[in-house]
Amino acid sequence: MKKPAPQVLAGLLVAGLPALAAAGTITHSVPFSYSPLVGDGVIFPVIQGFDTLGGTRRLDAVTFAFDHQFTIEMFVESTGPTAVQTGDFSLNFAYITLFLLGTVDPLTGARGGGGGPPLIGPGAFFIDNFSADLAAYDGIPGNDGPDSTRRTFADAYTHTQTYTGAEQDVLDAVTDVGALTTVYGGFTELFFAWKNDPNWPVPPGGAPSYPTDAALWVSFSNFVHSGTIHVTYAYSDVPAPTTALPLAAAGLLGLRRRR
Ligand SMILES: [Ca+2]
Repeated sequence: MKKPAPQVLAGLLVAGLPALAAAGTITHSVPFSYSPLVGDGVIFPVIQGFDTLGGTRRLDAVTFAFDHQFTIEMFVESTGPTAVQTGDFSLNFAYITLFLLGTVDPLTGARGGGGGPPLIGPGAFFIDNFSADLAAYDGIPGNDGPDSTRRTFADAYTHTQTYTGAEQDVLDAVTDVGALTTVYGGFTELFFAWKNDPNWPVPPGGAPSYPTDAALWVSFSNFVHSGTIHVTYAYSDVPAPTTALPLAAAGLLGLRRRR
């Protein structure tokens, strides 16, 4: 019959090495695609939360890598009585994305900071300082005429952010939650400025009406934001209490001996 002593010793050795606690990483990848201009302009990606396996491992950091692809079509039309040149006006567009690590409580509307899930900003899309030559209004609204221009803009890049214990609320939001439904969307900003104002007549009410009043008009279509969210958990194993393993091993061996 085998002697139990060597196995008990092995148990003691393992339990006596907490400084060599194992560490590892887990990555989940979730593709997404939506149009910010359709419906509410948000989607609900489901990511896998970090599982502590009953408290035997601890989340040290979470990294969100967003592979972004943006494409948008912009249509600019003049209903002004005179032509404008490139550089006479400047148009800036921004779409700033926001990623909410959970769903907003429908009753309280609680958001990050108010006890709701944390909110992070993983990337944006910009059209910078756009301008164009536009002829005087051709009398036809919405056509591809000399008074308008249609341009497609696109961008693709990866944005990476790592959160550690300094942002414990982010770690907590993804720990032991199973499949976590998130909210991803954003908001748009549009800035327009005349650099060389043609001084078109201002309508009596102030705000121009399309297409009867003189103005520049901007519209967007086919706006698609797609890509992949890579969530990487970096964790370390939590050392077991130093006495639990040898006692358990000894107890098991003791039972076997009695049989
Ligand atoms: Ca036109």
